[in-house]
Amino acid sequence: MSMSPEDAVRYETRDGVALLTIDFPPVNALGAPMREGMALRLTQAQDDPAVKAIVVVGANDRFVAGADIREFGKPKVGPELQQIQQMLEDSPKPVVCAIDGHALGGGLELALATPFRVAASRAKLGLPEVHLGLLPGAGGTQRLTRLAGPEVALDLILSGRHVSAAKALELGLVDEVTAGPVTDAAIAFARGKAAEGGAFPKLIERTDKTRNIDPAFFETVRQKNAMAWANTVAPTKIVECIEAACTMGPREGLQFEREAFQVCLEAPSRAAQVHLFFAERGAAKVDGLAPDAKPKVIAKVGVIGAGTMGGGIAMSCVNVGLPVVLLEASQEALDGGLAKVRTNYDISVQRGSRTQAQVDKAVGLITPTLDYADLADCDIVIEAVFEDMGIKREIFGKLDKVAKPGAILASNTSALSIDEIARATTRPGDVIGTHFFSPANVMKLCEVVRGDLASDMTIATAMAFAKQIAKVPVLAGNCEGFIGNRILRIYGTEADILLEAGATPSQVDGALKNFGFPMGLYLMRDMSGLDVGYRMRKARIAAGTEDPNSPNYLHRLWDRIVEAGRLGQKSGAGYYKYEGRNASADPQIEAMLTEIAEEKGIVRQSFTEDQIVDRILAAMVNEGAKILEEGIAQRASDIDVTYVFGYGFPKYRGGPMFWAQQRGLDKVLEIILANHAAYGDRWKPAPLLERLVAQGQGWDGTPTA
Ligand code: 3H9
Repeated sequence: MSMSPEDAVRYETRDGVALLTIDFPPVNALGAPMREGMALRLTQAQDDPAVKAIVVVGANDRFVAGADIREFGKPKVGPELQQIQQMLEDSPKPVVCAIDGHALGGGLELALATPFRVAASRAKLGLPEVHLGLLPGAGGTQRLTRLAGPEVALDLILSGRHVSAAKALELGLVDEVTAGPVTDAAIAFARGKAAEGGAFPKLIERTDKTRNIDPAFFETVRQKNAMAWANTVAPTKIVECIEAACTMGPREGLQFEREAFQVCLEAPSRAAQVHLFFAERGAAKVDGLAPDAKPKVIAKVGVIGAGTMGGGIAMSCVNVGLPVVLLEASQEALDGGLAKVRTNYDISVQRGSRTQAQVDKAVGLITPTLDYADLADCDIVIEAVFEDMGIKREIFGKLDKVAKPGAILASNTSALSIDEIARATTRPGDVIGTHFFSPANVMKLCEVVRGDLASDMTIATAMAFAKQIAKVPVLAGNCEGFIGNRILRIYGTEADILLEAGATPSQVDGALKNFGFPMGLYLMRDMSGLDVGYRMRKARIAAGTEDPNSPNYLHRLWDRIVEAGRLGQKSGAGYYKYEGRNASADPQIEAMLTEIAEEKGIVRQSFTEDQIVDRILAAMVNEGAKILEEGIAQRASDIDVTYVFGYGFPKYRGGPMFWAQQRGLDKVLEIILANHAAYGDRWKPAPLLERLVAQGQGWDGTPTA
């Protein structure tokens, strides 16, 4: 149901001050009713002779979260934001924005068009449009540059980060910060300005911070980032707009920004990033849970295993103030794990991303122990030891004896059956998978793996807990590899087949890098080390579960690389040869590939980058469609979130399933069918994909035409 403009912006007067309260749930975005309401109420305030000043405030302790993202790509309705800004800027009565909660994007731009701003000390301000593939399109690039200079504008707009009220005051974004009720402070401020009278400041007319800027400054920024920005539009346009603020007059600058905004709006990267914005929020929701399955409160966490994963998980918890009991099997392992945690924090202090005081507080929240009894009062315990079902079952058996009733028992397994682990306890309904990604203190994804036995309450709590520790949760069903690693296996297989068929590691990696992955597959393997996978394979061969002489055995190259003593970056050679960290292609690898092709009777051919990317991505999408149909993922967009936040899939492509839909599901099916004809069963098209193409529908069943 749409809201009336009168309700979207309420009006009252307090002793000569008009109070305009924006009340447009959930986040006071600048939707059409809100813009109409602002126009209406501003006129009302100007027309009222008893009103001497105007204060604009957001309801529910939040200012304005920016443009209504749901309106992008739809026909425009109601007044434009720029018209409201003009009314604010030209107001003969002083206008003050009272900022609490967030003033983001168009919300901050609205505030920058008013002459004065007062912020609550807990408020956050920012121009995060870049995360949506956009730039601030309502004067943000122009007014912020004129207010704070091009360096600050570039920093804030390109990073999209939020700044605190204190920082905003230092930069001049706000005129006053208050620890008390912001509306009262803003009213008092407005009264003072009304009493002073005179002309009120217009940021758009300032030139003191934009005069005499060397054009080389902007050129350097562009050159430094040329590679990283190659596939996106917004960052380059942001630099152009900030430069325009330094070289053009107010009207021209605003027009320049408007046109640049339109270019971004129409770019595929914008659609992809807006898709991800909603996909991330959608992924946190679980369909079909019992209505009374409310998340339990998590106030204390246990982590079993102080290795790389366990240490990273513990850091994620203490970073948000949650105390952690960290358990290891030996004092030596415990000391080593804690030392690694401290080293990680030292690096963040050196980089300036944390203060020593913050780090001391975080480390102080970790209680190391060797005794399971110390886990007794934890609300959730996460096991993060190596992948061995026997050991995990033993740990869960012990946990069952000490954990308090109702505690969530979670496993960080990336491969093993969560139901089998759950059966080692007398309370399988409380057991769940929480699959973190390495380094766990950095990577945002947490696959919450729901076994058949997990209760709704356990699922709801694990999802909420992941959000609590600032992760992006995605619910996955219990199958080999869950969502992410199941697709990764297909992706790796297809890349290995391409190598045998004629490509080289640097060609495959180059194609993936140019597509936007931060790192190619083979560089990644080299970085992780090749010996562990090799040893696991040899064990499978010894056990008779893998046959190295089968035509389907794709690891001859990997095996030969390891057998030649090349263990990856750490030994100076793997798929590449290394000088320090610098990798270069190695003719020895090509020779090995030629040899393997001869043994297998394969005639090597050449591939273009597009062929490589199409083949790898189509295989991923086909597997994604199977995962979706089996109910392992709740929605196609959950697979996108998994790949972007856990596997480095470029954000501006929206994830593999979104990429497929942008490309056309019919086109992707054509690639799959051609490969099916050429290579047989592993390319069998997912029935869901065939059905959607036949019915002309997208992943969510809506018509694609
Ligand atoms: C812009 O401003 C362009 C201008 O420069 C140019 C104009 C001409 N619109 O995140 P949450 C929904 S671009 C519509 O879970 P939190 C969200 O989908 C915009 N809906 O809450 C969710 O819906 P649901 C620049 C929005 O408290 C619900 O609100 N601004 C918008 O954790 C709650 O969201 C931004 O990029 C929106 N703008 O965090 C800010 N924002 O319940 C984007 C949220 O159905 N927003 N929703 O799932 C945020 O960063 C966070 O939402 C915020 C609150 C920090 C505000």
